[in-house]
Amino acid sequence: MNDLSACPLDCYDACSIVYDGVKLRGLKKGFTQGFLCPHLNHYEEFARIEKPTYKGEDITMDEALSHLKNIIKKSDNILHYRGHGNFGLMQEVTDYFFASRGATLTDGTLCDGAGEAGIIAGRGHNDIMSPQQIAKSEVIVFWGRNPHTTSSHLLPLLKEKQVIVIDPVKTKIASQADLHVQLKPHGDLQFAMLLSRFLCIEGSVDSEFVGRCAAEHEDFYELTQTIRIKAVLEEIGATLGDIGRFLEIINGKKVAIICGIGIQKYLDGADVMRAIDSFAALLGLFGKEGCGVSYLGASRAGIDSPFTVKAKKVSKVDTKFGDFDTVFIQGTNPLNQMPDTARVKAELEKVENLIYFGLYENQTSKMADLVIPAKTFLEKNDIRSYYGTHYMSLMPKLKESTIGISEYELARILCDEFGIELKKEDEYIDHFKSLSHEDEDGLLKIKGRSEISYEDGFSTDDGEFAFLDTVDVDFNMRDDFFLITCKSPSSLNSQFKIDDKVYVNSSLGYIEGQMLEVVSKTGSVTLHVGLDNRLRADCVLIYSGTNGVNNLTTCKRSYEGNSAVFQENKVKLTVI
Ligand SMILES: Nc1nc2c(c(=O)[nH]1)N[C@H]1C(S)=C(S)[C@@H](COP(=O)(O)OP(=O)(O)OC[C@H]3O[C@@H](n4cnc5c(=O)[nH]c(N)nc54)[C@H](O)[C@@H]3O)O[C@H]1N2
Ligand SMILES: Nc1nc2c(c(=O)[nH]1)N[C@H]1C(S)=C(S)[C@@H](COP(=O)(O)OP(=O)(O)OC[C@H]3O[C@@H](n4cnc5c(=O)[nH]c(N)nc54)[C@H](O)[C@@H]3O)O[C@H]1N2
Ligand code: SF4
Ligand SMILES: [Mo]
Repeated sequence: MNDLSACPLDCYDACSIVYDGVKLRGLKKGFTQGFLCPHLNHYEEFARIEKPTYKGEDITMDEALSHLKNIIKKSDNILHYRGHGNFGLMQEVTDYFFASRGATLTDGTLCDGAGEAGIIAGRGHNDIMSPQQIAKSEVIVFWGRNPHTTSSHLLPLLKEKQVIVIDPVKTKIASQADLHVQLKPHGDLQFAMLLSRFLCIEGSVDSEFVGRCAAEHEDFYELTQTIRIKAVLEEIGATLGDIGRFLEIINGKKVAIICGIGIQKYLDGADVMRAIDSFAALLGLFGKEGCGVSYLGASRAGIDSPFTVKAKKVSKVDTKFGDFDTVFIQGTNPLNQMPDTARVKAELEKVENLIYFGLYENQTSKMADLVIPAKTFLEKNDIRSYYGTHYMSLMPKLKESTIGISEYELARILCDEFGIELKKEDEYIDHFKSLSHEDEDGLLKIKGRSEISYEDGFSTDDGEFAFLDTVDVDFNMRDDFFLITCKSPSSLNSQFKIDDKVYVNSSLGYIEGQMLEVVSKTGSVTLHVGLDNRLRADCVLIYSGTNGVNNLTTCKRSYEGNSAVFQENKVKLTVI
């Protein structure tokens, strides 16, 4: 028997999966194109938490649930902190229980919020560009996005297209590109301003488009003139040649600019995104076939949740866990993935009842008083949407297991105990499914999303594109090293195979395997050196998930978007 499901992970690609009871395979038709990435190819090989524990002792699931009920009964101050370890919409059923019980939930994001805030400021709402549209473009610009690692299903679409990459790392796509601008990290805002300035000088602005819906373009051109060309190019590590070649490649072409989160891991990340968007508006890339600026973050567009209950919220970025007597952590590993680990640890230590509900043992589960294993996506019913496509996928239960409990079942037991009404699981899944319709391949396309992004215009107050109107660049581009902390090919953040090195360019003279202490304003971490000449000499790279990487990062929130800013702190290196 071959059953259909979908990858549950936090990923752009939305893979449809065929499961024969033994192996997971990618669906041949549609965007999955018959292949999965290493996480799913080896999914069932990774050790998971099999038994609940209380204060380090194995207990039964019934005992775990009665501990949980007792804790909730006695607590008057509960925080429900949920991440996206599993992207299924049914994961949110616990929000419903906790909010109904008066608990606090979270807002903000550890991921993409700064960039999204920039998009909303310029365009009013965030519309993703579908892979079908990306396929129709002639030039693709990967701007702070690493497709071989994080969106490999886009790669087959690149055939016969020209590719430009803006990335401080010579990623695989950069080494194959027609142009790679190996910019300094955080140089993007100024680079986009200079591209815009030269585009105006060249007379290549799309005058029909700006005349119709981007009236402030002349003010923006004036703003770009405040950027000193020579000094800024030197400061950001680019050349006039890069600008010329970039504009030459895109001239008169259908261009898709595909942005990742790499550009916005800074306090002013929203402005960086908005500068790139402003350049795209001058080019008239919105509302046209095969053109656009794609980002993430819009996975919920057109999907209303039956689980939403009004609740107090605290930010996910700098959460004061110590303000709560009970913290219920689900689908996330804050002790590894939140910024400023020492602060997170000190806060979690103050919590009387720390509960972890997840699949894998990790830094957070080890610290928890009560650990409740979850079921994998193969063992429960769910449905999901994505931030890279306009589709939804059903994830039906395909396998029995005695391990763990599903989110719905946990919420059902808690709702029963505390007299909160909950509908049947199927009713919720049917609700989500009803927000889509089947396309010609039988895939579930979300209703109401435009095929060509912004074909119905922008949703800003006046319907015009709102250009970036001030530039306040206040970042030290010279001293110390830039910290790049991006995604590893072998892990999904802190799940699966975790990296353990600090990568540097060999020209710095360090030796492979030697121990280096990496120090920032916030903290330090000691790791083995890995030599990596894909890096600029002024950058060090430590992958997301690496133990201790977030000792280095600040818990400040981005100016706009309530988002973490993992690359705001610069670092120093010392041999130990
Ligand atoms: N294998 C794998 N896939 C994943 C994940 C994973 O952990 N592993 N995580 C998933 C998640 S949660 C997300 S949000 C997505 C994110 O996926 P991406 O958007 O691809 O994000 P990153 O890998 O963080 O960064 C992308 C690129 O930005 C570059 N970069 C860093 N700083 C800058 C900068 O200042 N300017 C520019 N121009 N580039 C910069 C990095 O060198 C990197 O090549 O991936 C998802 N997919
Ligand atoms: N230094 C640095 N830090 C980062 C980033 C970075 O690039 N660099 N990236 C940031 C980004 S973009 C993101 S999105 C966050 C991600 O950070 P997290 O949300 O913490 O992501 P993961 O590390 O993947 O942890 C997911 C957890 O979900 C649990 N899980 C998986 N499936 C299920 C399930 O079905 N049910 C339940 N209950 N649990 C499940 C697993 O046990 C796993 O521990 O990290 C952020 N932190
Ligand atoms: S590429 Fe993304 S969606 Fe596809 S199997 Fe891997 S993690 Fe899942
Ligand atoms: Mo993310």
